[in-house]
Amino acid sequence: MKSFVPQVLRFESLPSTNLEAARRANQDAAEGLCVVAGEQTAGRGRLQRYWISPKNAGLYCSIILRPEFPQSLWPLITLMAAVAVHEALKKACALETDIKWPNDILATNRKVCGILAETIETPTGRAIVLGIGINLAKSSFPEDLKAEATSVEDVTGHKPQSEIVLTALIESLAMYYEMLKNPAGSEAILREWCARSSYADGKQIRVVESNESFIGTTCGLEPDGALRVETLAGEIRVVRAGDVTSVRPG
Ligand code: BT5
Repeated sequence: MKSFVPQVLRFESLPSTNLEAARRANQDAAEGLCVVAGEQTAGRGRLQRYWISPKNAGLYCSIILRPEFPQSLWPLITLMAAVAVHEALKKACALETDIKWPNDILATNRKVCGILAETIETPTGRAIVLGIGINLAKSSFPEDLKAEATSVEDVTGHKPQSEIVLTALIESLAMYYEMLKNPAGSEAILREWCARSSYADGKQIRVVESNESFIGTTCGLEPDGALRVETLAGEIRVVRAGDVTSVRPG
């Protein structure tokens, strides 16, 4: 199997690094191409949501992956990316984070990083654009985000250089992506994810799915990375898409 060769392309400003990386993937860009922007004017979250990306306040990047392993394992790429971000923030910023299923990175229970993996069709085959946004600098989040968002600087008192975080991130992504490609790679990534997430087991959460919501307690991951939740009625439900929030016991 080919290995991941990082190549970084920098822009001062883009609507969205995911869009630019998808455009380049459509023009045959190779696996490992990483598009970075100093700001995004239309940063995207999942499900048509937005990602606030003020100028020089965060690391906004998107990496093209062209996995050769079965597509049934592709959902594990987002979990792999969360583990890689966790490690990069530890190494580059001495910041310990938690992972909220499936791939929000939390510091002091607030979101410091979001990950958006999009599958796209390109002339040279199906690819993934892996978008990662990390809040580095203290910034004035809009009122409705203040309670749920934070930055590395807010938590550590120090604004890291975006280049240092990017280097650590690319190194750790390359390493965990290689791990995922191994024959026992999916089990290994699930283990690494569970070791870094308070949401893996025994966490009381609310799950909001497209047309219902319920409360339960987490009890591990399925082999494809879906979250197992025991409902108040004692039934095990498997959550593949949905938003999870922590609820206090009682
Ligand atoms: C995500 O979506 O968390 C994925 C975010 C991915 C952003 C990166 S930046 C580089 C690349 N290029 C892009 O265009 N996107 C990727 P989701 O789980 O849907 O969360 C979105 C929600 O997070 C929003 O609805 C807000 O509530 C909140 N949010 C928006 N901006 C935020 C920020 N900077 N920090 C923390 N929370 C934010």
